[in-house]
Amino acid sequence: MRFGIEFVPDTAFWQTVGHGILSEKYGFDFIWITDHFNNRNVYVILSLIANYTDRVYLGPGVTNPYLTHPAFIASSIASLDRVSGGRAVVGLGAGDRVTLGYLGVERKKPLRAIRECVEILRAFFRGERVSYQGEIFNVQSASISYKPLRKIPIYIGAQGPKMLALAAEIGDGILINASHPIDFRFAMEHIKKGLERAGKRKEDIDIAAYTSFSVDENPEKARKAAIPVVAFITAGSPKIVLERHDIPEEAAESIREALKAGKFKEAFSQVTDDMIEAFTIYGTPEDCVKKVEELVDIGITQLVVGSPIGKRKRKAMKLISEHVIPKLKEEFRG
Ligand code: F42
Repeated sequence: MRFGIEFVPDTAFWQTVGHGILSEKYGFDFIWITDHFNNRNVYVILSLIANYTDRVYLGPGVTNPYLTHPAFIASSIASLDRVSGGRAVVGLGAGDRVTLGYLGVERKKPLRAIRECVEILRAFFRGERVSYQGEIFNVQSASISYKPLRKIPIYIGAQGPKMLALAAEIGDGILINASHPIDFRFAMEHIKKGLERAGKRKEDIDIAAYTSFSVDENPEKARKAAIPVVAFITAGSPKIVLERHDIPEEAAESIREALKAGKFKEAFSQVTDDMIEAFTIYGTPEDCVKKVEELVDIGITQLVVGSPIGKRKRKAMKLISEHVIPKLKEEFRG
């Protein structure tokens, strides 16, 4: 069992870097930094964190090949691997459709784009001169003048059935953006298909629950802290996910409209208990451990604690470090 933490670099640089330094001290194995063009640049943040840490693995969680060409992802990751002394990992995904939309970038053939990007990344990481004629990418006799220090694991962000299967087939790990057992049971079915296709075993990949997590000694505070994040997740969830949790599409639509209009208070007031249960792991450390245990039984091998983490981030990280990680490590050794 491994432990990761996600940070959204939307505040001052020193703040995310400080959280990164604490994460290593608190026993996390991976730091994942989200990648959206409107936030602080993911590779700048990762390099700064690399400079002040020694052990923790670091990567974008997740970058996408529409806005950043695979060659540029390869050189950024190889550079990160060198400045971190061999600790870089790649988190790759199709990209957030809404964010890409602001720039007029269309997410065409996402499955194909991810497959091609992974093939190109691996060729660059091996230090080859790369010639690759794909449907989406065309690379002609290109090389990067330095290699990463080691074989770089590639994790793929996936929720949909086809992307889950593809991630299992070609990835070294999967980052599943969900928090509820229902979603992980669904995911495992499709992961199995991808593993079979590639002749791989479940032990060959790291299956991460990339959760929305909110912990506090006072469960009500943890619940309240989760509400804004749950509003955004509900608004962004595809119909099939809402149906899986019996959340009416109209309720999600109403939150979506309020968020779009910038009426955040109105949007947050419409978040229901069902939505909170569906889209976040929240409560006291003991409550959270129980919920994660269920996910481990289903098959996850990495817990990523993501936004909000808690009402007060540092306090929540300490609670996770003292009461969540040791308990789960003791139960799920190896
Ligand atoms: N996105 C970001 O932009 N930034 C982040 O920091 C970020 C973090 C993140 C962390 C974990 C995670 O799981 C996802 C994260 N994302 C982030 C979102 C990520 O970039 C992707 O948007 C998301 O993971 C993709 O979700 P998905 O698995 O549902 O895949 C989408 C593309 C989908 O529709 N999949 C369908 C499926 O069944 O899996 C398949 C769609 C399909 O069949 N497409 C066809 C094809 O060939 O590709 C044709 C479509 C066409 O173009 O006509």
